[in-house]
Parts: sequence; structure tokens; C-alpha cells
Amino acid sequence: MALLTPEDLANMTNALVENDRLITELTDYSLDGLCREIYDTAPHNEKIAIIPITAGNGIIGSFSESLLFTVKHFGMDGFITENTDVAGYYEAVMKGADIILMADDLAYIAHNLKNGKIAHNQICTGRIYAEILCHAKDYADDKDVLVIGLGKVGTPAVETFLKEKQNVYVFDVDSKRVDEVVSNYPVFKYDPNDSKTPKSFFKIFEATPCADTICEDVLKQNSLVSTPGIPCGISGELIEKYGIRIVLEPLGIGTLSMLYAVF
Ligand code: NAD
Ligand code: 2YJ
Ligand code: MG
Repeated sequence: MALLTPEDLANMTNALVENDRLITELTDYSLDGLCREIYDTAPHNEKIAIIPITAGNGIIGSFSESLLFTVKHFGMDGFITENTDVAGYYEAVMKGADIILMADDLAYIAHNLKNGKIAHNQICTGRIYAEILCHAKDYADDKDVLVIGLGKVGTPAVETFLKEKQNVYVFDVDSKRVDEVVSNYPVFKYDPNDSKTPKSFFKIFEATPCADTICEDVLKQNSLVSTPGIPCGISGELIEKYGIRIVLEPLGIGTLSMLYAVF
């Protein structure tokens, strides 16, 4: 699993604000409004504790600070514990936390201590980036969507698209993964590198840890790309050439989705 780096988070605050603006333009919902709509939940003054975790590769510079920015940006109450790990957990509970946010190298979770709900970042990230595509007004008539990357983020996105009655085309470099997904879900296999079956898409979801996964052949003029994948899967040159609109931010969008999943 790819770990976030401080460089990935360097521009996170601007990216979150800018993506929220784009999501509002595309869907008529602000990001928190869209979360409210899809989860049918709302915040009720919960106190959110962010616990820095030193396990494995340790603290990532500005990870906790980026979570706190997200919490505060959307008008919620939160704090970073002074202690890390188990001592931080104890501090969070003693200070009256309702929700815990914490991540090690394998999992980033939100746990609501009051109602018992727990959320996983990969599932909630796949879901919200997929819902953004489904709620984009100008793209509502065409139900075809291409999903590139069928891992722990891409798979919940596939489930979300199917729930939203989209025609789902899937690709992964791992052909075994493609076969598994095609046998488990009513989706179509689509290999962009196979020129015998060229097809382009207005809606593209990408969740891989690689660059240049979105090739020119799958693009239409003004395609909408919703991609949590880091680094960005489409080149600046193609973005410009096709007037691509792109939803991409390293941490805050997925975090807000996790919080609404546990409210
Ligand atoms: P994963 O390893 O579970 O899945 C990635 C999938 O991409 C794999 O199935 C792999 O075979 C496939 N893949 C790799 N290279 C490819 C290529 N060139 N073309 C097509 N498929 C390719 O990883 P994941 O947990 O699903 O995460 C995916 C990406 O999303 C990572 O970059 C991760 O850092 C990022 N992520 C971002 C956020 C966010 O908030 N922006 C949140 C979670 C994860
Ligand atoms: O507390 C810290 O600063 C660190 N322990 C945070 C670790 C963050 N973990 C990751 O980046 C892993 N990839 C799992 C979470 C996926 C979030 N995109
Ligand atoms: Mg995110």
C-alpha cells in the first residue's frame, strides 16, 4: 500500500477548498452537502480526536494537521492529542472525544465511540469519489463509467456505481483482479490498450498508485475524471488538450466521507 508523503499533503488545504468549489459547481451540492445526501447523516457537535500514530513508518508530517484542517473547514470541533498511540487514545477519551481518527500504515479509520460505527478510509474514499461522478449534472444522461484500478478503493467505487445504476466498465493491469471483479459484479471488461475495441468515456474513475494510467483513447472533450489515486493518473498535457475537469485531493474528501459514515 502506498503511504502518503508530506509532499502529497503540501498543497492539501488549497486542494480541498478548490475541489469543494468544483464539486459544488458540478453537483449543486457542497462536499458536506453531498455527504449528508448519500449517508443521510449530519454532525451533531461531535468532538473529533485525531491521534498521531508512530507504528510502522511513523508520523507523516502534516497528516494530523491536514485532518484537523478538514474537520475545522467543515465547521466541526476537533483536536490533535498531545500524546501518540495508546497514550493518545487514553487522552482522547479523557478529553471527551466522540469520534477517533487514526491511521497506521495499513488502515486509516474513524470510530464513533458513542454509537459504535466504524469507517475505513479506502471504502469511504471509493464511495465519495464515485458519488461525485454520479451526481454531476452535466454528465447525468450518459450512464457509462470507466473504472481504472480495482483495488481497495476501486472496488467500493464499482459497488457505488452499480447502486447508482451506471454501466460500469473496468480495467486493472492485474488481469486476475479484472476476472475476479467481472465474475462477482455485473460489469464489463474494458482494456484501453486493446485498440480493437476503442471506447471513450465522459465519466472516468481512477484509483491506482501510478501516473499516466488514463490514456488519450478513453477521453472525450470535457470528460470528468474523479480520482483519489496518487499520483494523478492523467498528464497535464491531456487535461489541457481535452478540457478535462478533475476531482483530486489527497486526504480531506475521503476523511469527510468517513466522518459522515459514522455520524
Ligand atoms: P490497491 O493497491 O488496493 O489497488 C490499486 C490497484 O491499481 C491494484 O489492483 C493494481 O493492480 C492497480 N494498478 C496499478 N497500476 C495500474 C495501472 N497502470 N493501470 C491500471 N491499474 C493499475 O490500492 P488502493 O488502496 O485501492 O489505493 C489506490 C490509490 O488511491 C493509491 O494511490 C492510494 O494512495 C490512493 N488513495 C487516495 C486517497 C485519497 O483520499 N485521495 C485515499 C485512499 C487511497
Ligand atoms: O499518524 C500518522 O501521522 C501516520 N501514522 C499516518 C499514516 C497514514 N497512513 C497511510 O497513508 C496509509 N496509506 C493508510 C491510509 C490510507 C489513506 N489514504
Ligand atoms: Mg481524499
